[in-house]
Amino acid sequence: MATDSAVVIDGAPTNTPQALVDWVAGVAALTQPSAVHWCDGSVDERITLESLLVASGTFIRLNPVLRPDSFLARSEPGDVARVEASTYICSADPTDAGPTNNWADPTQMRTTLAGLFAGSMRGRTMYVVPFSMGPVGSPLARLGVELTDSAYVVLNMRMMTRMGADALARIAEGEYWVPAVHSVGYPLIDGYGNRRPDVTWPCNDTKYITHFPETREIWSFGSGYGGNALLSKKCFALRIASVIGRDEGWLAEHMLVLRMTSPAGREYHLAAAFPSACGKTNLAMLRPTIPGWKVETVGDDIAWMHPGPDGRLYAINPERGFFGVAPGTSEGTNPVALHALSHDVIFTNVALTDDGDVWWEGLTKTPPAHLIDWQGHDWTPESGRPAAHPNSRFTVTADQAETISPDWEAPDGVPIDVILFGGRRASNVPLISESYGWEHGVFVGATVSSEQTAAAEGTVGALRRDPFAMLPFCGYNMADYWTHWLKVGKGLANPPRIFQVNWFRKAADGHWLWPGFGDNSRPIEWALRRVGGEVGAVAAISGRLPRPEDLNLDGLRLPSADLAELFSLDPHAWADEATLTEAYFSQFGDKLPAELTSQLAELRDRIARV
Ligand code: GTP
Ligand code: SPV
Ligand code: MN
Repeated sequence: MATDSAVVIDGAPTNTPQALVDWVAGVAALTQPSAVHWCDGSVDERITLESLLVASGTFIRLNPVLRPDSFLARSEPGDVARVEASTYICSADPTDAGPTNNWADPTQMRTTLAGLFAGSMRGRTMYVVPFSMGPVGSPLARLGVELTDSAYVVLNMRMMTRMGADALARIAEGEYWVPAVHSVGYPLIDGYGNRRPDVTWPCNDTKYITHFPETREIWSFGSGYGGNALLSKKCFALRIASVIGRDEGWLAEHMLVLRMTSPAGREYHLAAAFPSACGKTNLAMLRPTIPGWKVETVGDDIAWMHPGPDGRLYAINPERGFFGVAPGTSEGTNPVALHALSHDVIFTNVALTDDGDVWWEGLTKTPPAHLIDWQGHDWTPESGRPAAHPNSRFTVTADQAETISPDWEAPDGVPIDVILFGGRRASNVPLISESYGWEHGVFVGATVSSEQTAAAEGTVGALRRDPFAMLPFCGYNMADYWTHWLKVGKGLANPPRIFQVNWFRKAADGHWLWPGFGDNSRPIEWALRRVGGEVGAVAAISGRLPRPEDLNLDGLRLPSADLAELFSLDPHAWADEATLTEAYFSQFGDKLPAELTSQLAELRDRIARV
């Protein structure tokens, strides 16, 4: 049963441009959905889709008294995180994808995808989801349209982007848009017309998350989860947008953005790149433990940064919501997120309590006596396995965070004073260290390594290079990306200062040396006071370190041995890392910018001088 074009345009607003209708019709002819729905983003539409997902069993409505208008979804056990091994950059020339991405020949990939997508939506509705990344109408916003056969994806996109009629109206005015096609790959009718029942989390063992940087297209098959399926997020706002940014002179980054105001009322803006599940959401909603300072949230995962007319770098958060890690979120660690989750939330893969609410590891000190775990099985504290999946997530709109900045939708963005690079490092990397300048900062960003987390498939805890926290998200050659960063910095009369931070250093017995969370305001205060010219610093191997008297530790019971270890730099360990960095850089060949080779030499000089 092929979908005819009358079905496709049925429900399309009258001003829908022909190019969009033709594209939708073409995808419908390939995937053969039984209906096409044009999303307007209305409340009625939301309620209809929620009811549909409750009826199909994908959504469990949570107790409306405890958690109004909120739902729990449980995925298939094999569809719980991004699949980096199945994520491809299909550039015409493999060197444009570079050694850190999976490359596939675009012509061959199109053939593969044509086979997979043929009839993949049979028996399902194909939703047309127009969306804006960035406030609708902002000069820095960009538009996209996702076609998906998942109502779960539509409801998440509705919270994570500005989705619906307003975005479509901009497209109708002729603005550029990025096409993105998504199918869970679980048709309900086979090629002979035989029907099969739906399942609560349809997906496919075969998964392909593909990007075509030259044509700026996205095709995603087989997964319903997070960054694999909400194509606005990592696929568009990072992989495709990084390519657009390279061509247009701006930066698309895996960064949170926040505003921090000093007791004297001076406002600073900070952007921070930490790898997945390494603390961006938590830092974005920080409650400072030092008196008088205030933090406001601009974004928690992605920043688009443009050089402004005054020579500063301006950032917008292209998203509208948070797709945050649930485990570890508590009244003690991130009260702001917890309060934001009091209503209108989609939870994925957390545990269900007996009174119809949610629970995850770390939410309370003692777990409830009985739960239904993320796979739908009975769970007790004796079960010996996590009740919530380590990568379980919440989806909530940003305006529900009490710390949201009044300027979080400022069309021209906010001026960035400080950039932080960080990761999970049990050893070697100090709590905070200021880079010697933009080029050194780019070197620091390029050489970040971090212990792997549950946000993607792979071995949790394994140390890997994650340059700029963009290893899985850069849509082109990583060395070209570093060159681009160097170029953008050279063009800034007033560039942000770059710091490296590490909240995750451990003592020999395994305890965290630093309390983290709200206390991260302390090293950040030092960074901001460096910008303000209020404090000095001590030159060291890694960069400039705080003088002991300048780091505010008032009210903190930190053993002096721990404090010393937080800043200790072992020249032998740093020399070993320099050797590894040289080997790491060598894979980029001629593309490695000369500035980074010089920075490595300067690092070795500093090590030798100790
Ligand atoms: P993505 O959404 O995957 O990009 O991750 P993210 O960088 O936003 O990570 P998030 O803030 O959600 O933190 C992930 C985990 O790190 C959670 O379990 C947090 O509780 C934990 N975490 C965050 N900040 C700190 C910190 O300062 N110290 C320690 N020890 N853990 C932290
Ligand atoms: C990440 O993994 O960095 C995330 C979650 O923010 S996802 O949307 O799945 O990419
Ligand atoms: Mn992320």
